[in-house]
Amino acid sequence: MGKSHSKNPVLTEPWRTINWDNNQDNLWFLNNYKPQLEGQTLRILLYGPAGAGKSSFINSVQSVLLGRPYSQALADNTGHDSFTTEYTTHKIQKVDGSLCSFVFNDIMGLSTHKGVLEEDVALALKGHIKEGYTFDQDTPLSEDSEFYNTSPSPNDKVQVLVCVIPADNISIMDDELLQKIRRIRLVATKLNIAQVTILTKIDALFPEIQRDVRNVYRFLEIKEKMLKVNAYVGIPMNCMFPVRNYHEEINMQMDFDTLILSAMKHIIQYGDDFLKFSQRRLKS
Ligand SMILES: Nc1nc2c(ncn2[C@@H]2O[C@H](COP(=O)(O)OP(=O)(O)OP(=O)(O)O)[C@@H](O)[C@H]2O)c(=O)[nH]1
Ligand SMILES: [Mg+2]
Repeated sequence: MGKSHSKNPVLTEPWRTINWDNNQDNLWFLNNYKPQLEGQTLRILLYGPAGAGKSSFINSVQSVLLGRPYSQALADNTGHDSFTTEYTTHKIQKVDGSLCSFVFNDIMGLSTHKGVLEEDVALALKGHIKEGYTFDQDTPLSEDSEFYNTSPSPNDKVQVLVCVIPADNISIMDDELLQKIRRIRLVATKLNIAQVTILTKIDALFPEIQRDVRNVYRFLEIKEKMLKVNAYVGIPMNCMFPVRNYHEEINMQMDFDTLILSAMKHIIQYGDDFLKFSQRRLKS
């Protein structure tokens, strides 16, 4: 037994059950999901601390869909400053070369003193930021900028806001950063946008998880970390999903796929509920 065992016992029965043999069904769901309205795309915006694994998550979803490691949203490990600085839409390809009906927006990471401004995240949620805008850490995007979209179409707006949090860092995330996350979440709540949290880097917490990600729900500490995020940020437990990103692997691993696919299925379903809700509101 490792040192972590005495402090963090491994449960015989996982505290949350997950079907590890359901990859084909979930993959089918991702490949075939279509919003009700013709031509609509589901837009998923990722935010969270710099270096949390936002870009790696996009790469991971693309890898799972292609069945091989893929790297389109550049990820980096150079330090605390955000590596992603530009507002970019990442379309996800299927094996046959066609595109999925959901897209990701990856934004600059949040940090305590610098990083993406909350005002800019709010503008992105409402669809006001044009592709290619480079985030300015001091001044929010102004209405007279060429990158300001004055009349966003339904496709420019965000339907799901995904908060990406590194599991190995929660206890050292300072109060100001958590407050920032909370405030962004409140803006999204006012806009009725669906919200999900992804807990990355679970492998960095325990060697048992690094060896076998199926152990993820056998650690009460993962649950405790999720409860902490729930208490700080207010996102319900059933909207929180631990994942192990592909970031250095040269081969695919079915169990990584399971966690990524399960998180994505929920993200899409929550986002689709939001789309249906807003369409009903438009009609009434
Ligand atoms: N161990 C482990 N490392 C990860 C995981 N996901 C990402 N990483 C590493 O974390 C570092 C940062 O990942 P990125 O995907 O660039 O993070 P980001 O949130 O896009 O960062 P910014 O663009 O700088 O805000 C990289 O070195 C990745 O290799 C994971 O699940 N486990
Ligand atoms: Mg990034």
